[in-house]
Amino acid sequence: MDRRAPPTRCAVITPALAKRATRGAPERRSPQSRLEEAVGLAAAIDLDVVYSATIPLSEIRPATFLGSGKVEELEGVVRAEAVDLVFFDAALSPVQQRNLEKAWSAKVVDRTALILEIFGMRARTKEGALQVELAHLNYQRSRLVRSWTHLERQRGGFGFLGGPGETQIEADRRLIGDRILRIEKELEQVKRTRGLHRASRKRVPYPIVALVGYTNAGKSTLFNRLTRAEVMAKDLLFATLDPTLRAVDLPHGTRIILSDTVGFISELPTQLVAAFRATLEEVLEADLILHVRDISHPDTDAQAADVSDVLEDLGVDPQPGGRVIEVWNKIDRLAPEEREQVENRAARGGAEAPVPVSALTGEGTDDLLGLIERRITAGRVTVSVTLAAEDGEGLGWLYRHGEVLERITDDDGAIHVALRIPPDRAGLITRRFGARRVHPT
Ligand SMILES: Nc1nc2c(ncn2[C@@H]2O[C@H](COP(=O)(O)OP(=O)(O)OP(=O)(O)O)[C@@H](O)[C@H]2O)c(=O)[nH]1
Ligand SMILES: [Mg+2]
Repeated sequence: MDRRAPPTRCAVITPALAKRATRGAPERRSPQSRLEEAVGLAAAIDLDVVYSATIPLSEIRPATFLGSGKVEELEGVVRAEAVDLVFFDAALSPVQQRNLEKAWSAKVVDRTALILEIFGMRARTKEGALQVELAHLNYQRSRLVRSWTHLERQRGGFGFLGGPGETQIEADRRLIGDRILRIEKELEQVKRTRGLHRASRKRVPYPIVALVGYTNAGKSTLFNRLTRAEVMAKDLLFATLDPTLRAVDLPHGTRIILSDTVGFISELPTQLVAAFRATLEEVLEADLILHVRDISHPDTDAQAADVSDVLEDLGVDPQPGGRVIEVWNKIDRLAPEEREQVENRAARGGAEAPVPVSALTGEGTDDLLGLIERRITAGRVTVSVTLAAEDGEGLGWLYRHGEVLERITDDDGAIHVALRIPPDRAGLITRRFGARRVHPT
C-alpha cells in the first residue's frame, strides 16, 4: 500500500548542553556531527528537513527543556518555514513535549520516538514487527498520550506523519495493557519457533560470524560483497533491521554462516535495546564478531565506543583479540596519508590488529576472509574415524557434529572420515566411536 502523504516539513533541533549541565559526562561528538546524524535520522523516514540547528543551552528547563527566549525564537522559525513536525534530538518528558507542541503549534517528537518510528517502518519479519510494536506500546504507556504511530499504521498510514487535526488523546491504559499482554504472548510463540530453528542450526557444524557496527558503517555492503548477496545497502540510517543469514565458503573450504543485523546508534532507546535483544542474541552466540567501522567518518572513534558499550551490555567482551575482529571499512575514502597510517597500524599485526577493507571496491576483503578462516579453525582438531559399512546412523551423526573434510569408502565397505571439530567435541567422538587418532590441524 503506497499512500504517500505529501512530504512532512520538518525542523531538526539538537540541544547542546554545556559541559556543566551534562555533569561532566564526556561528550563524544561535536555538536555539528550530532546535528548531521539527527538530520540523517529525519531523512531516514522521508521527512523533508527544511530547517536544522544546534541550540546551545546551559541547563534543562523542566517545563520546556529550552529557555523561554529560545522557545519563542523557534516559534518564529516554525511559522516562517511552515514546519509541521519538530524533531527534538533529545529525550523529552511528556510534559516538555506537550508544552513545546503548544508553543509551536506543531507536532514534536523526541529521539526515542523517531527511532521507534524508523524501526517500525523497517521491520519486515513478524518478530521484528512485534518487538517494535511492544517497544512502542511501552513508550506510549510511559507517556500516557495516545501515540500517532501504530494506531495510524494499522490504517495503512504513515504514522505520525498522518496529518493535522490530530489531538493528544489520553491513552486508555487498560487497552494498552491488554495489547501488551497479547503481543507478549504472540512473541513468546514466535520465539519458541525461532529457538527451534536455532537449535537445529546449532546442530549444523558451521560456525557463525556476526557483523555488528554503527548504522551506515557498511555492514550490508560487506555482507553482500562476502556472500555475493543483495541485501539492501543504502546511505540510510537503519537500512537493515531484521537479521539475515547466509553461508560463505572461506578460501580453504571452511564454511561459515555470516549474519547481518541491525546497526547501533548512540542513545539507542532503552525500549529498543530490550526489544532487540533477541535480534542481538544471534550476536551473543556467534563464534566470531566482526565489528565493522566506517573509518572515514569523523566520529569513527565515538561510534566504535558506542558499539562497544552495547556489546558490553550484552555480555560480549568488545576488545579486539578475543571474539571480536575490528574491520576498518571505507578505506577507499581516506586521503593517501591517512590510508597509510591505517595500513601501518594493521600491518603491525597481532590478534588485536584491525583489518582495513573497502566493501565497495573489494580491497582487503580476501585478507579478511583468510583471517576469519584462521581464527575459526585455530584450535580445531581433526579426527579420523572409521565406521562399519552399515553404520549409516553414525555417519549422519558425524555430519551433524563436525565438518567432514574427507570421506573414503574402502574395498571392504568400511568408511573412513576425516572430521574437523572444536576441541571440546573430541571427547564426545572418542567416547562414541572408540579411540581414534586425534591431531591438531
Ligand atoms: N566509499 C565507500 N562507501 C561504502 C563502503 N561500504 C559501504 N559504503 C556505503 O555506505 C553506505 C551505508 O552502507 P550499508 O552497507 O547500508 O551500511 P550498514 O552498516 O548496513 O547500515 P545500516 O543497515 O543502516 O545499519 C552505503 O551508501 C554504502 O554504499 C566502502 O567501503 N566505501
Ligand atoms: Mg545494513
